[in-house]
Amino acid sequence: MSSDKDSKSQKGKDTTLSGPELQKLYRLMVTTRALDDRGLALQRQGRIGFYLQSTGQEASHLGSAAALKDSDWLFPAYRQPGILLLRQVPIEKIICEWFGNGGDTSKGRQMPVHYSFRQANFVSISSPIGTQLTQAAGAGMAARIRGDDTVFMTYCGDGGTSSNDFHTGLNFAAVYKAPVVFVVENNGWAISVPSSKQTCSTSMAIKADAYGMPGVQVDGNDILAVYQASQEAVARARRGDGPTLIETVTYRMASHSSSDDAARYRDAKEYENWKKKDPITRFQLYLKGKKLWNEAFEKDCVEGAKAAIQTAVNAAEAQPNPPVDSLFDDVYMNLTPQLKEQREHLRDLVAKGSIGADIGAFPL
Ligand SMILES: Cc1ncc(C[n+]2csc(CCOP(=O)(O)OP(=O)(O)O)c2C)c(N)n1
Ligand SMILES: [Mg+2]
Repeated sequence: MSSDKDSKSQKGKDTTLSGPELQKLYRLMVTTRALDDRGLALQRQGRIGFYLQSTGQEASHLGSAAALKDSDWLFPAYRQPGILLLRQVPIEKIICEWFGNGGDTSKGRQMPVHYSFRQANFVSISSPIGTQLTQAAGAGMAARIRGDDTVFMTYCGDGGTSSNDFHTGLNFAAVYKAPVVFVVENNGWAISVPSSKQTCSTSMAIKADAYGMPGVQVDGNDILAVYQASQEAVARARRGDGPTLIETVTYRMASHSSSDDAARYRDAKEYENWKKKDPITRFQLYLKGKKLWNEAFEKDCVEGAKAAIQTAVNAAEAQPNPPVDSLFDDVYMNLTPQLKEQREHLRDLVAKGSIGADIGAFPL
């Protein structure tokens, strides 16, 4: 892959993906969107405490992660939920995380949408911007030392490129030829800061030059363009030639999170223009042209997603909160004597009824 110094967008061409594989990607995009709609609705209904949408960025994260093998690892930011579906994490497990209940992998200790799924090689999402970039670089360096051919894909936003960890992660990965693919999802905004105020560089992709790695800018709403660029970067990493930076140019169609109102700082016309480039509609048109999409297929995707999500919401919401003494789990392999004493004291309080047996719901 050549460094794209002129920041011209690479356009997607036909890929080696079969018809059923293309349809699977489409179904994943539709399911991701439906999950997002449901997440925000549950937050607005007061049933979960927080939600953060990825609407408009489905092509960017699904197209890139689809280029990996299941044995490869992901160090995500917080706007790539479709990858969990791609890696077959049960929807109920995803939704249990929103509730922070007993079925949640993190036992209610993380904010909603900060997933962690070891079985999917999906590393815990951190709230501090950019930390995953250095983690991925380190994991990549370790794999190279071990001599295995695992690839590590990590994500950040346009705002993430201004973090200290962006510099450290890219520099270490390049110097040590770590098998890492850095995906910068440039969605135009970092909360209320536009990309134009984030950097004086002519693109995010061009920053790769300074680190001595290839940088490519792709149309992030074109799933096939993202897939192709990612395939090349993954192949390069796997054969030991080091990291690549991919900038996916996309748009955050929703507000930053359920705690934000983009209408207060963003021109509605900008949204309307990007809505016309909705990645799902674009892929739908492509599939239609290939006779891989029709109304019946659409209905099956949409209705199937809604039904699976409804079943998962019902099952997740019925789960109890984590038991209160789970607070002592997972930090030490063997509890210290002091912590054992504290746990016994807590159990006594529960037995006397002076404290509830569970942790309680995530604060709204
Ligand atoms: C180190 C750090 N600084 C600031 C924040 C507050 N913060 C949370 S999200 C965000 C914006 C990030 O924007 P971007 O990287 O473009 O990602 P996007 O939300 O657009 O996906 C900021 C500043 C944080 N979480 N961590
Ligand atoms: Mg952004």
